[in-house]
Amino acid sequence: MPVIRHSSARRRTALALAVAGLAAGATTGAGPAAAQPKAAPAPAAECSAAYRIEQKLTTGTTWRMCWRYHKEAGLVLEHISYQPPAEARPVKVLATARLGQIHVPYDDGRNEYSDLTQAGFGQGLMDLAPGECPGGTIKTVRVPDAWDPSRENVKGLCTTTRSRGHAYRMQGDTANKVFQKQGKDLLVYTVNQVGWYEYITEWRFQDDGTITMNVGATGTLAPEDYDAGDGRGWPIGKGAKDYATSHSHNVFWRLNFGLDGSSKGKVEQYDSKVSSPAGGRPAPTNRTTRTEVVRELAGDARNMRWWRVVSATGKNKDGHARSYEIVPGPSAKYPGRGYTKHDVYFTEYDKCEQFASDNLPDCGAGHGKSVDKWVDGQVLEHPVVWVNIGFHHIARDEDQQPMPVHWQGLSIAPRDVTAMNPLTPAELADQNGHRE
Ligand SMILES: [Cu+2]
Repeated sequence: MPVIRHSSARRRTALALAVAGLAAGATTGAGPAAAQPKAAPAPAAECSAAYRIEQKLTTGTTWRMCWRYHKEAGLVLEHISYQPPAEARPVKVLATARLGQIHVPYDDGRNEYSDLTQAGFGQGLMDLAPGECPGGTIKTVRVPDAWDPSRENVKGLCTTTRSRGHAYRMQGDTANKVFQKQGKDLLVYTVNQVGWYEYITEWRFQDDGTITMNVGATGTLAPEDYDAGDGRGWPIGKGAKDYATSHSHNVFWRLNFGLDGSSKGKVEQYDSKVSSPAGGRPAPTNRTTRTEVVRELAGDARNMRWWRVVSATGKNKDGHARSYEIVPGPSAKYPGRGYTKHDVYFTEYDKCEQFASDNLPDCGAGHGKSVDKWVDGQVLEHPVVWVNIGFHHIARDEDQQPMPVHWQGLSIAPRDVTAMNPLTPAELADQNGHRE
């Protein structure tokens, strides 16, 4: 972010503070996250109560985690565990999860920003109005090394629940018996302002064990970007005027898995190949192959390709290794930089490797500054997963005003974490595997 946009961010921050003052009467009181009963096995005290998020959803699944706030990366979630109704104890999923960068290159080649490390993403944490955390709890966040001392404590972290629609539906043996469940999610989110944009960083913890992470860009288009005179923009004023310069938002997530409490994990890639009918078969065939990703990898999404991280230690009650599958959302991959050329990077854990581009810590001479440089042949024992989801933003008239949220992100979905559907009703609990 150039200096000019920095100053606009600061100006707007003061405004936001005034608005927040009006909402200051809103308490961080009883929402579902606070009100829910403290159920049986107490989680390990990995953090103090103020930094703990624990939510038992109405469908019986409990999510537990700790949160903290990083001055550049913003919200960091740690020690994330999942306990579906039939599990006696929490299953650890992630040791750490957070954003790894938001890279914003403009189509005219004149500007390129690393929003987390250069543009004050973490510093731009916004106060939330009570109405934007419906039914939930807004926690106060201390922003480390706050540039603006009056903005050190921000009512900026919402935890709440939301209905998801059908978790499943199945017609029973008789016409009047329908097994159906309406899914419920825990949502955890912050809003961070960068220049004229506001990014919603949303984490959705589903009662079926899926974690969906999205960044939503909203706020307003930067007025100084209305200058695309070289055919690289879209007119958003009246007639052939006010061409907003097109740009990309390449968002990285950094996921440090800790399945079953162990940092040791394996990565697998699956590919399927469909062939024409042959050998007297009436239909095409499909062969799926597994490739063990033994060493660090810069991976590219492809039709019928997927990856999973497999626990080296934990098994479910069927004796199958627990794993989480990576399910990227739609992505417009930006080939302009080495670190944006690939959809996913699996790197061996190195605590110095913190940001997908413009890595801030000094990791010593010759240590690359971006994630693509860290893929250098190391054996994966403790894999860190970096997922790159790009959005090419060609503005449209509807982007004024305010700009509607445009979302981008991914899910990680449990694969063999439980032996059956984690929300299986008691009547169907014996239906595991073949049945007559
Ligand atoms: Cu944009």
